Amino acid sequence: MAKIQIEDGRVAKPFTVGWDPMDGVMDDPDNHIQRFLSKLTGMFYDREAAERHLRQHGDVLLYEVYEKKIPEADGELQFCSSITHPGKIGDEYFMTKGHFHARRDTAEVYYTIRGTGYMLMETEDGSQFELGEMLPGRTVYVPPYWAHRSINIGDEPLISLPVYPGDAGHDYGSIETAGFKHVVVERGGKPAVIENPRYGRMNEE
Ligand code: PAN
Ligand code: ZN
Repeated sequence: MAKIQIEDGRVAKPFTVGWDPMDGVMDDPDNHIQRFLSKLTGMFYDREAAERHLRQHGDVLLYEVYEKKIPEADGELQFCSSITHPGKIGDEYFMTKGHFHARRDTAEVYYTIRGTGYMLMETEDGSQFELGEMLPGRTVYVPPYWAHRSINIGDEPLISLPVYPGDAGHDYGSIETAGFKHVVVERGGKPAVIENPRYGRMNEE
């Protein structure tokens, strides 16, 4: 199939791309991002459990993204293969960092291809939150202004197709420092939402 070509770095040509629905690996990606535990211990509410996990199991791969290069311009659409691996740090499920869009007034849809999970969504002051079910064949709509993070609550990879405006951009700053107010943990074999005891001070040791 045709390869993407970007003319003048601005206008994308039509193209098609495929990926394996079982492992989420994209054919001929322009970018492959891998996020390992060693860089993200501070994002789990139980930081000690994260350090312990690192010592006992090594630098596990929490999630990865395959994407094509698309101009970051109004009118374009970004999309990727987003793969969150199964596992837990203490009782908190593996998840993505999560972010706001740099352009806050941009939405996103996530179509789930494989696995079971939740999209945790929160408003900027943490006063409202929602969990969107991620199951094969279901779509989560993330409205503008809501932070979002995917969480794998199952035992197989959680593979989804996020689609969002070309110029949305990613703002990780407040999630890195303040975190999400809610976290999804396993309690009695089932997922449960608790308040994040480190909310507002995720970057403290
Ligand atoms: C997704 C996410 C992807 C990885 O494409 O970027 O799932 O998660 P983090 O960006 O939080 O590391 C998206 O929401 N884009 O806007
Ligand atoms: Zn997003």
